Amino acid sequence: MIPPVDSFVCVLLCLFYGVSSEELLSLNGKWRLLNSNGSVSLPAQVPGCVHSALQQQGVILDPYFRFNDASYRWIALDNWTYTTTFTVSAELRVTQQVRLIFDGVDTVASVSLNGVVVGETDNMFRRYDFSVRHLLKDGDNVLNVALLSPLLYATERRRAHSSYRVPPECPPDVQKGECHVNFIRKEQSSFSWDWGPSFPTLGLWKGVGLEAFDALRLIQVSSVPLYNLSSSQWTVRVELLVDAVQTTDGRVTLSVQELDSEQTFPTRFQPGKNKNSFTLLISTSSRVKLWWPSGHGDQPSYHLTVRGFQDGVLVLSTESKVYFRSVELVQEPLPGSPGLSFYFRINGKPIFLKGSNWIPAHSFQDRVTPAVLRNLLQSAVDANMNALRVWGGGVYEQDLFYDICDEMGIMVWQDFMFACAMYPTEDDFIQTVREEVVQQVQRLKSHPSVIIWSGNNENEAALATDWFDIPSSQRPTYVKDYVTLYVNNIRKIVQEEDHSRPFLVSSPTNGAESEQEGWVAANPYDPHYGDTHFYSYTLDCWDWRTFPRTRFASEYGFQSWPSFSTLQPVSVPEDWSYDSNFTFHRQHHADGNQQMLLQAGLHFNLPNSTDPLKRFTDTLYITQVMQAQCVKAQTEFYRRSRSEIIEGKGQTMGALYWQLNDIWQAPSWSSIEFGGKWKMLHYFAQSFFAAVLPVGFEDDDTLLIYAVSDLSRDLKLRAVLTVYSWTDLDPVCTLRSDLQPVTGGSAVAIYKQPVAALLAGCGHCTRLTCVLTFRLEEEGGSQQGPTNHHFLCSPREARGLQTPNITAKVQEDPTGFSVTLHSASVAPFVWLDVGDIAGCFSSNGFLMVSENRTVSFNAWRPTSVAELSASLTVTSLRDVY
Ligand code: BMA
Repeated sequence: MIPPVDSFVCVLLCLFYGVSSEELLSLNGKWRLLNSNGSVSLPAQVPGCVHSALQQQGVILDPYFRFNDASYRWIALDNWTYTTTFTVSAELRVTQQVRLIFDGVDTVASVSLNGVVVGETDNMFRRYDFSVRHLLKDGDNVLNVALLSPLLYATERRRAHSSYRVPPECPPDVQKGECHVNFIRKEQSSFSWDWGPSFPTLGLWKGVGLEAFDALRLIQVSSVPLYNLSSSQWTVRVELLVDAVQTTDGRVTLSVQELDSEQTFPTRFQPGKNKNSFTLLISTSSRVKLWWPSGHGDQPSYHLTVRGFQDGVLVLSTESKVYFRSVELVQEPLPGSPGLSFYFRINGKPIFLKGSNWIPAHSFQDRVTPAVLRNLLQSAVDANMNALRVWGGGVYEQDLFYDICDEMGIMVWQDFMFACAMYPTEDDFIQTVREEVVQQVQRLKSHPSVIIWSGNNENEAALATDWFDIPSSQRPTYVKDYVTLYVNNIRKIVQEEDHSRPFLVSSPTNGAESEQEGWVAANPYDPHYGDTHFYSYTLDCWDWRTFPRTRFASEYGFQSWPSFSTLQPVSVPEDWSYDSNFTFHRQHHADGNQQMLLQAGLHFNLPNSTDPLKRFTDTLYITQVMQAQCVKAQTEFYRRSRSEIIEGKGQTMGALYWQLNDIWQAPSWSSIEFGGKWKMLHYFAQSFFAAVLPVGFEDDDTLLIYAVSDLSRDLKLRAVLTVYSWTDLDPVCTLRSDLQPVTGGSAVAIYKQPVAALLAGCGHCTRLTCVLTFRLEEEGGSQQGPTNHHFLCSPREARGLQTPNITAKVQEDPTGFSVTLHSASVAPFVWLDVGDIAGCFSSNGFLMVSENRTVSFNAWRPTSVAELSASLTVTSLRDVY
């Protein structure tokens, strides 16, 4: 990794007795950028991209504003050249070897130094280096990177592949995107997606520099702890990828001092790039503190020191973190169920994965700052998530992403970057993918957070269920290509490079069963095997019977609109209605805007204000209510299914909804808006992912309450139900079940009663006039987990639901800001919004069943009572119709 420094740096990593030296010259900073006919010439920051440079220099406006994605299509149709001039010291020029290193080039480029082409690039996900010592000179050296239009390149590659189609040729029109992205090794969603714009970037998206050395240079160090069950012994497999000038004999010392472990190995570095591996025995394995997923323990790390000596002289020295944890993906027969289990065991303990799917946080990766990453990942953990899937249509994330996941205990399901398409298998394509996979696995395998590699997103399903109308006579060709790419190449490389975690070929997949069926199962969505993706926008999401009782739900979700404060900066007043061109333009999923209203309309009255702006903002609100409630229903179904097999299906051990974050300001499945603001769904996730959770649902007019526990310890719990009339803040009645044992890591039914009997025993309630809240209590009365609620009818049919006239008062005390609400009546989906004041509430979108309720506001930037009060709006369901 090239350090992000602007000016010339010369770091003497190790220079002992004048024997060995290594210098690093960063070429990051201000370059010049030129389009193909020279009409646009401007300074450009490296790392960066053309779009960012054009915006920074005022050549274009904010690409995210209104329809600018369409207006700026020309940028990716042009070719662009980055140029920089630099000088090198005399010392650098006399070193044995000088490499020009690109940590990331986006994407197709020819690199030349002082007028001589030194190499070419064709893959955004690779690091490239070129030998340049012979080209360096005194005075100015000129480095050029000539980038080809990714659109023209992809089209050209498509044209050259004439023997058969590699579908899809183009995205659906509604995505307003570009064609043939599967022909270029680049972020697949950069040509548009069903939640994202088309910004096919070009640029030097990671660092550039020169590395000069006399003996060797360390390219990558990785460490993978392995546990031997029979000997209860930890070892750490350390790999050093080095670039050596000549055959070098020496010694390597590895040590983890905190564990009194140190070993020295004789070694030989061959000339060129090669990998040397060593296994360090941890002498005090019993003292090792394990890395645990969030919610299951801490994330302790140790320091691994690596030192290389040649003739007693230190020639390399590096330190990295090492974390100890084991992971298994368990696929084995289950009693009472056809098929196989599918769950993760971390450090021997079965863990239910709770979380969502991660997409690129911006179209322009140079805007994904450490603060953006930290904020999003903190929000994931704050919502009680313990896992994220880095989805295969984006990018392998930056190192910091995985560092933070390590620190926070977020398990990462890491896809390789292939999504929703068939891919070519020409030699040069396979070769560049092979190098990409080797590099990414070596880069990421030291991270305990990464618990699984997965070959692609939905490509097994696309083939199996024929998304692309492939004639059956041609199917074998596509299956062959599929197996060539993901099995014979990617899987093989991963298994050679990393013995410490499982590999799945696709998601969704039937896993071991797909393998039995020749890697493409007849139905990769089979709930008896592997993971599933499930979407239905037309079926009633309140009906849990519509959800697949899967072993592992790795994708499911519903769209919603972001809030007004997120849309406002990229729109103008004429855009602010649900049928405006803007609202239409931003929706990239066919019929998406209609689907949201249809789903919301099943249970809620739709906004009908005569004030157009209020009607628009109320509509944004109702889509968020719908989404939050739908994903809640589905997630609670998966969580309560962890211990059951019903009709041969169940033992669900994962719920990762689609999707955590957004790439721009648009309707999508995300629970966090572009910019970091939590949607109602994210607040709901905080509850439905709680370690202990009461889940209520009806089966044939019988109400059941399950206690779900992810804790390690056993509990004894009872359900406490409180019934409220919509008209009254005083409860109608309270019911308590008997105490029941709830084993750690299980879901148990602890309450069961026909709704009619429940209501008959509770005042004058009917399904239409009352609503139910419930919670879990331990023997002494202490509450475990959040309070949940169950609607006995659709809120649109609720009788007696009144406009609550909620008033709010913002206050500040030494612990921060709080908002105290006062309500005249029961109010569902009470939503506090402080516009663009970044931060989050302790609770939001809740059912208010008390006259007063105080929530705190955690401000992410300085603010004041006055500013918060002026921005605060409070909306509840009855306010929108
Ligand atoms: C799945 C994902 C994404 C997509 C999402 C919503 O197909 O893998 O490709 O954005 O559903 O449609």
